[in-house]
Amino acid sequence: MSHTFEHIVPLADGTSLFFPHFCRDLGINADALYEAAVDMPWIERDQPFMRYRGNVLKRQLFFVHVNQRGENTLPKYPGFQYETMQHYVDTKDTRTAFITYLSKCLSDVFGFHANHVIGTQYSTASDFIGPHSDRPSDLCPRSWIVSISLGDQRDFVLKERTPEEQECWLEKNDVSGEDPYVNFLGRTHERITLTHGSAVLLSTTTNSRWTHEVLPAGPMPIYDSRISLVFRDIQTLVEKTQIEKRITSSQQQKQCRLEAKNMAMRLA
Ligand SMILES: O=C(O)CCC(=O)C(=O)O
Repeated sequence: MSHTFEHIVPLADGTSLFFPHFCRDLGINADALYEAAVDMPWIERDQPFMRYRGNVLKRQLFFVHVNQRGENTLPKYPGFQYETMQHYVDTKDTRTAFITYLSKCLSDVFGFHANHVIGTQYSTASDFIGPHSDRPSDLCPRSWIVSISLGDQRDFVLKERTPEEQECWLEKNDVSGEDPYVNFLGRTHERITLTHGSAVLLSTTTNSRWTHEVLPAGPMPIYDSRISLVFRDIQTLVEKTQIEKRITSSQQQKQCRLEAKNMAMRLA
């Protein structure tokens, strides 16, 4: 595959990159990708197992497992409940052909071998993802988080953590998703517009030191939504035979917490 990129913008600490014309430069039809992505089996956001810390997500998702290292494992994406692992779309499903194709492009062009893809659809103006970093221990060291943008444009903001916040967050190391440790007032930040067919390559270094987020929509939507395809190489793999056991065990823990809370309320 030929890959001369006309325009590459360094981001944040300089270890991450923005490719404004990623699809065009690689000769990929971004409109066709958008249409293929719309046809994916999106998981209803109001299903109980899709809740994040009890809240309905402000976006809709699908999960794909690509480049399987072993038939018997699945990558566990942090922050989501074990039950979501029963909703991976298999690459044998012909609807995922465009994902397999993109994953091969990433491997040919950047030597990056993703094993996990999340499709995210922001379909109302108020859909967004708040400031967060991906949990470093789940990502293969020195890998990328590659986000390909399709459809309506959205602004993407990177905000630098102070050294104290980085330390606190890395020590805690159980936070993925909206991050309670950061006070963003006066923070060094960078804002770019993610246009149709563009891509961000976020390094694991930037991910640890900066948060990233996608803002609610601005004016003038052209498509019905923005869709991102985020490719990661996840190192936390779970044996398929263990998934049901883990679902049962986490449901039991949730039930115990609920009973303890009810008991505390009755006694108060
Ligand atoms: O939609 C995007 O481009 C980014 C999504 C994201 O940050 C995430 O899934 O953690």
